[in-house]
Amino acid sequence: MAKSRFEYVRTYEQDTMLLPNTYIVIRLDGRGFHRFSASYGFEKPNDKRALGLMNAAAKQVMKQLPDVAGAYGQSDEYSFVLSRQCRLFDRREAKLVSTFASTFTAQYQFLWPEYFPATPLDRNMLPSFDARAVLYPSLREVRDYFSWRQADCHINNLYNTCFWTLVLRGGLSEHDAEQALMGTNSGDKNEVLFSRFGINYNNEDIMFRKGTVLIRDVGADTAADLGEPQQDKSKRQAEREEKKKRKAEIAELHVDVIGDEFWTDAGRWIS
Ligand code: DGT
Ligand code: MG
Ligand code: MG
Ligand code: MG
Ligand code: MG
Repeated sequence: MAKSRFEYVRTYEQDTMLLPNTYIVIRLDGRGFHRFSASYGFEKPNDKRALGLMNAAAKQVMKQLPDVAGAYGQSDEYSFVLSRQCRLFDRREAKLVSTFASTFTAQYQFLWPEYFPATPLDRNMLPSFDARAVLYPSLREVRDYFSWRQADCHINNLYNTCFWTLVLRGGLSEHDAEQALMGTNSGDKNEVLFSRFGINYNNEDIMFRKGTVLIRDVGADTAADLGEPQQDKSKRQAEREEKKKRKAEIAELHVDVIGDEFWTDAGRWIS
């Protein structure tokens, strides 16, 4: 391509390259979903259709971006983990976060009618998602990141379950429910649910309590290969692995990620 005299403006572009050899976590979050969920009549405190749609959109993102090793989702957010060796877009931050946000948003909108067939999207109230990238130096921090998001899911869900049970079944106003829960710990909230409504919180839908983990199950032998540094691989080998990753099943789990068990076999999906 011939260079014009205007070409110099390109030198003003600044790329932030994400540090090599670090895990990349890209977290997306729905913009203004407090209003969005109210406007489409999401069930309170949890709407199975809405969470199913989030999971379906995230799975499509993983299918299209084979560098994603796994993901965790709850409420209006999804976090995608890329392995340390990931070289996608030369690790350019802007390219990564904008591609994830737009791919996810496109999938969410495309899949919407499957999950909300009776409620078409209104062009003045379309869903969109923001995105950020965070780097973690070791699996320890990645683990703690998953734990952090799952603890957030648990705290919010226990509160919301209590709050909406007090309002919808207990007949309290939203203001009175808020007052009733002020200063309560999680034991108190479990007690409110059990003694006043006969609800055992532990029997609530596990997807609501734990959120959703998606992992690309590549199988043990492939996972070991995938752990090798990218520069030591031949082009053909890298292509074979990419194909394997694309074809691998994506498993949807609703499990505890805070304890050790989930991580004992982590090498199978993250490297
Ligand atoms: P943001 O993220 O700063 O643009 O603002 P929001 O409004 O998205 O706030 P955020 O992300 O902190 O909280 C998520 C909101 O989405 C929260 O108000 C509850 C709502 N939401 C998420 N999932 C469900 C659901 O399944 N049912 C209902 N009723 N609401 C939900
Ligand atoms: Mg949000
Ligand atoms: Mg927010
Ligand atoms: Mg959120
Ligand atoms: Mg281009």
